[in-house]
Amino acid sequence: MTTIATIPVSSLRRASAPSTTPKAPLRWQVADVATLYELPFMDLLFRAQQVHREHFDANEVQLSTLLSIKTGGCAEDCGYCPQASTADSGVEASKLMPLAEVIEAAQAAKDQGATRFCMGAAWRSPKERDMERVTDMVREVRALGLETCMTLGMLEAQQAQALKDAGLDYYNHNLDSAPEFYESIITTRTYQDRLDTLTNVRAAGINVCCGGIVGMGESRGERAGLIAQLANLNPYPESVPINNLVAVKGTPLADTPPLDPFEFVRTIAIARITMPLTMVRLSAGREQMDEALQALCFLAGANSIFYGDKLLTTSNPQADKDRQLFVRLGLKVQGERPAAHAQPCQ
Ligand code: SAM
Ligand code: DTB
Ligand code: SF4
Repeated sequence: MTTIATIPVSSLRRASAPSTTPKAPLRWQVADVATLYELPFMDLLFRAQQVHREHFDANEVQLSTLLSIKTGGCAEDCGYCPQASTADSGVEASKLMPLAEVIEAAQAAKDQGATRFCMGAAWRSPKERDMERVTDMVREVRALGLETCMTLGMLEAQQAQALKDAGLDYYNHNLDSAPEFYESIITTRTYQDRLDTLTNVRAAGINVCCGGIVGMGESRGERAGLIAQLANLNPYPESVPINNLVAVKGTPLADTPPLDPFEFVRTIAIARITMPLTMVRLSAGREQMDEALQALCFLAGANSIFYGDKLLTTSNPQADKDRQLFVRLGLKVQGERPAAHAQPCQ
């Protein structure tokens, strides 16, 4: 089995503790990522645009639509998540969705222009009895001509293989934060558990979708620690979702002060610079952003979004509002012929 090389957790202590030198050479030291955060904003964005344009059409965006196939009642204690059974968020627990409903939702997503369909379950990990249904979902969604993505929690090697055999294109499993911040947010599974799942997904030959959340009260150094972990995965993920915390009432993080929006843009830019070929996805929190801020995120190198009125349990911008934004910015949607030119100012 391939081992994913990351910064040893022991070398990533808070600033007050002495740091040790990592044994293996790493592509990105935390200190180097932290230096990027210190750049003047305009210089950072210029650099991110240069990297972005070397590898992508800077005027193109990829659309993924999310569906919660099993909502709420989750036994994990992730402090940000409205689906944790410990949260008093009002999210009602549901059973695993019937196959026919998933196919219907996937067809609707395709009709709206999505090219990837991501199915998420509020599980610690899938049970054996669920594997047949979820692999059927992969087969059927793929048969519609959509790329498939799933996020079901931790996976054993044979579960990853079963998903691969069904044709799964991407598996989403986030590191969420820097290792040293992680334990203040989640106690029911470890950072190493997450790395092990990523190793299993990679070994099965599934594309890795792995990112994190910012705005949870972490320091800038800890944001640099998250990006360094992602960028040092070997190879780094094909897709990196950057979520801005959606502070949901009833979760432990409900009262977290919002992150400076420019710090969010910086994080996108640094993800682009450190992982030049990845799809950087502007993920949760877009509904709370105005359009100028979203445009800055695209300028910083984001080239994918979640598209559709809902994420898993929280809302996302309406699809027609996104379409208007694409037209205003002259953004093409991946897989579609350009529909319109940028609109003149009114
Ligand atoms: N249960 C599975 C797991 O945790 O791996 C899959 C679903 S889980 C909801 C997927 C990801 O959504 C989390 O890892 C986290 O990064 C993100 N997420 C959940 N709640 C969020 C929130 N309130 N704000 C931003 N991102 C959130
Ligand atoms: C990811 O990184 N963000 C998405 C997807 N992967 C599964 C989920 C965001 C969830 C936001 C909170 C909610 O809607 O429940
Ligand atoms: Fe459960 Fe996933 Fe939410 Fe954690 S993030 S509580 S594992 S649904």
